[in-house]
Amino acid sequence: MEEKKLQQIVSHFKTKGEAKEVQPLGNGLINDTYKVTIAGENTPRYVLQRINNTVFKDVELLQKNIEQVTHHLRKKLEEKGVDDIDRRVLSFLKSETGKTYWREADETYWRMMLFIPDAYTFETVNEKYSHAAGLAFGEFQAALVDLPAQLGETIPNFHNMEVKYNQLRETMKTDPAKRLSSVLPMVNEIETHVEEMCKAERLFREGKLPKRICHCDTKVNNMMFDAEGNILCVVDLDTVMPSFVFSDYGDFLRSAANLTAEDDADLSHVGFNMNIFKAFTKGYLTSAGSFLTSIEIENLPYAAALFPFMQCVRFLNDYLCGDVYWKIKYPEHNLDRARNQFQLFKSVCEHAEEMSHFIEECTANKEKAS
Ligand code: GN1
Ligand code: MG
Repeated sequence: MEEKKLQQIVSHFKTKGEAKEVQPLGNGLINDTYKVTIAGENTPRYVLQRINNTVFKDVELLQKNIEQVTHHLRKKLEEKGVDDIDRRVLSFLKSETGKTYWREADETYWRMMLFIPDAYTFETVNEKYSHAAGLAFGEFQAALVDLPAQLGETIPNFHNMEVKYNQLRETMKTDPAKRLSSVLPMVNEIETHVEEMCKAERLFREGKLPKRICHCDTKVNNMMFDAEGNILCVVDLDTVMPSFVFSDYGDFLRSAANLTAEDDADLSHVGFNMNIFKAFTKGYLTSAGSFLTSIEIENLPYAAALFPFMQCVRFLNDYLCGDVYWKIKYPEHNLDRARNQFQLFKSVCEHAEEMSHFIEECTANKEKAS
């Protein structure tokens, strides 16, 4: 989009000065993100984002959720006496309407937040960073356990495996992009695991599994680190909503413990890195251990398998729909992503026992220590 136009959009927000420069930032697959530089010296920088309102249909609800979450997190940081709060939680700007978003005449929606300087995101992480990420996501969930407000689902049934599978079945009925025949063997293989992967919804119906406020997009690049490798904050809060804790645990491992990128078409590169699993799990159980139930804990290996499986179904569905959801770089991109995720799922399953043993050891050590 033209820079002039973007500058005009910025002018509707309460920034400290006029936008001098608006340049693309990051590589999210859903929203479009820009960095905004303000004229003058020592002025704050900002992030401008176009909210994808095809994906997030209720922008009012979306921003209300985010405001509630960021206020709550900010309050907790203040109580703890943390001094660099603006680096530890996102701060959204109000627009001239008093809301934290702006609607353009062309029905596009925009929001702005403070840019956090000297912060880094990564597409891959080592064990040290994974341990820090485990601690951070566990802390994030723990900090929101007492959120007074009820949050809405910004994408209804976002991580509901039953619903995601039914969506795939529905797409298959009409085969809108005429791509089904080429993926039938894969669909057949997926089907042999569906029942086992819909366990979370069954446990929920039986009243055995709670929903908690989760981040729901704990992809490794949704975390900001400082120059020393300490976690500053968790970003990309669009999907913060009630879900099973499996969402945050499983989605981090899906992205961080894969030996390659989620769209690597060479399946021989795909595999599950148990060292990343161990580091992350240790961190997560340390900070989330206080509120997790035994059913949640014993199903963490299931969560590690569920997320590549669900992502495979989601990518495949988008491929069959004709690539309407994720940005793609070439025609088979979503298919390559789906195959990659299915391969990862199989690799995770091979480590099921080892994962369970490790988790048992961690929890036993914790009991001994307390
Ligand atoms: C999307 O927005 P981004 O790129 O962080 C998606 C996640 C997927 C991920 C796969 C709202 O995340 O659920 O796991 O792509 N977010 C939404 O790369 O669908
Ligand atoms: Mg992101």
